[in-house]
Amino acid sequence: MTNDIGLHEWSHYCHNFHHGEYRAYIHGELAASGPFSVPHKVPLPVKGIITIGQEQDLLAGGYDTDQSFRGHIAQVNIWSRSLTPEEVRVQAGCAKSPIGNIFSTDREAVELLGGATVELVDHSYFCRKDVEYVIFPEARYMAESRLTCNRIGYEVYTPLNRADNIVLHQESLRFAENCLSNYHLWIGVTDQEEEDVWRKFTDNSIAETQFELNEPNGGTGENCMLMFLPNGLWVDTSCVIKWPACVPCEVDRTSPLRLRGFCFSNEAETFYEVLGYRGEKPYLHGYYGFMVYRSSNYTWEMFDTTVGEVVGILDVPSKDSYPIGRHTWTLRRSMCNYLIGSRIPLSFSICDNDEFTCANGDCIPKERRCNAKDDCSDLSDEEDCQFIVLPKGYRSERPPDNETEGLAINLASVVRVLRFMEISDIRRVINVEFTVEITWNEPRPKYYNLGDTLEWNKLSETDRGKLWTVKLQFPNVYDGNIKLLSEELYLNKIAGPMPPDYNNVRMDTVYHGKSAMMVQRLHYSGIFACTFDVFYYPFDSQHCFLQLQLSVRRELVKFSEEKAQVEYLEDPKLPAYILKGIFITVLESGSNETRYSMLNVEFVLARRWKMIVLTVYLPTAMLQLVGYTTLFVNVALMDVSVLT
Ligand SMILES: [Ca+2]
Ligand SMILES: [Ca+2]
Ligand SMILES: [Ca+2]
Repeated sequence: MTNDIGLHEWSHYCHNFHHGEYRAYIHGELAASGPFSVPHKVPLPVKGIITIGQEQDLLAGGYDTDQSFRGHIAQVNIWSRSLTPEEVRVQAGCAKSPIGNIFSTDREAVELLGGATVELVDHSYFCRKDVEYVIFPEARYMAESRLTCNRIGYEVYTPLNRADNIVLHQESLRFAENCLSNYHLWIGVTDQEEEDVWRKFTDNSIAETQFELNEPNGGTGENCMLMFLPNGLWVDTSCVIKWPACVPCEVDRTSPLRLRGFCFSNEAETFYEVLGYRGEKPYLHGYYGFMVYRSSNYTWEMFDTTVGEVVGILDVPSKDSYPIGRHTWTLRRSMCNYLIGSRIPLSFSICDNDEFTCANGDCIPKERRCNAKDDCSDLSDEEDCQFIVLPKGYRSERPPDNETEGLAINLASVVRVLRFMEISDIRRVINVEFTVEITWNEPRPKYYNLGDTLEWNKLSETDRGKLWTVKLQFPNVYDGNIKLLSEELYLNKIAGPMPPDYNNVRMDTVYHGKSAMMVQRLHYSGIFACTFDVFYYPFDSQHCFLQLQLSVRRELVKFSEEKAQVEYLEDPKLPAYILKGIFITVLESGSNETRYSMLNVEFVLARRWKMIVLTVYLPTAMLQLVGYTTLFVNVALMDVSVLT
């Protein structure tokens, strides 16, 4: 029986127990059935009490506000026999007002508790489907008027017929002064699609028009509709020429407004709707007893009716403003973790949990948040696009903890050697340019609105400065010759976001700290000492090293041996040497007490002896050969330049 209950609609339920079978009807239709056995029979005492709308925990338990039904209940009946499906259908259709032979709220004496009230209505009322509307009494142009309705989930209203039009006209008169003109009210129709065929904004159906004499007269230049104040009849008008008027919004209960920014444990506590007027303005009513209404020209108030207390106030820029969208409220009592007097952001919008709430209350798909394109009309989707939110007490000098207590965190690493600038056996150094990519998990922050690629999730220098990152030292650098050319930090998304938090004021996409890896890219150029052994020159082979050591003790952070890689993608034939091999190992350095994890990159270099012979020995040999040969030829026949 967990079917969605339509709010502001009457529902008819019937529970039927008959000869070991149970049947449940909703709106007169069979919804569930099955065998039913009664373990023991409870005798019903004559003149007993039936409690309605209260979860009592035990037979004849007490009354508790928190466990009470909120809403309207009517016509509770109990019969001593099983109703036929046809009888149930007739009752659900309001054709007949039923009276139960054992119990009926229409007959028995009712005692009211907890502020409940009684109202008498005709039984046909339960099946009536009235179109409701609420008039927003501020003069706005057509597009803004429609937005006013849309942002609370409603649409511009159109009366169904002449009678409804008269009702709307009559009601609009109380606001006429605010609507600034003789054409005072927008009507929710347009003939944009097909000239002179007026369709409703609500469902695109053709409307029954109520034209004033000599109207419509604007042809394709007038495709919107205004009501004429003196008689309530309609006149066509331009949709684009700026004409201010008030607007009636047709109530749509399918998607309630949501209040976000507090810490409600039940999502329905965030639901609000426009219920009527207070202080000549529509006001918002929360499902759980909060009310939000205009308290003075430039102030709105949030009021908790369950305890009779003002929760907070909002200063608005104009007397026509509503608290729809994101605004900073001032608390008049403590709420959640906020103290009295706190200024906190709250949002009212119809945005779903999978939508981002623009500052003006519009909704866009979450993927469009921080995607470098403007999607909210107020551009607010591209504001505050930071990726990280640090917890209170985050210390950037402290590395993250390993999940297993007492173990160091492991860093994955890739050293990419880009080029050798110099290999000098005379200076005994190698000069290399390289990058180091180090990856680890930083579970402490929360990550926001991550993109799918690493490049997209590049952290700003400011964000980078707030986080713990790897600092490297170079034990075998030559004469301090190391230069950090660039440093970048990225987030690599490895898991999906947390379920949407309906209390999040903007409905950002939030990731748990474990759902992304931190990727640090360092680009260096440096000269490293190397012991060249030239005993076998020119057939010598050299081993040079590049050592990268962490500056945090090994017990806390270390390089992973399995996840250490080295790459060199260029031509291994270097001037004077061939790179025969390149290896990476994880070592430790430091004294016994304080040890540091270190990457040791080894280059095996073999001298290119063929080239040495050609460039050094061979020319010498040739010179001698030429020298000897010339003894046997006439010098005058030789090209003189050869020997000079
Ligand atoms: Ca027209
Ligand atoms: Ca006209
Ligand atoms: Ca965007």
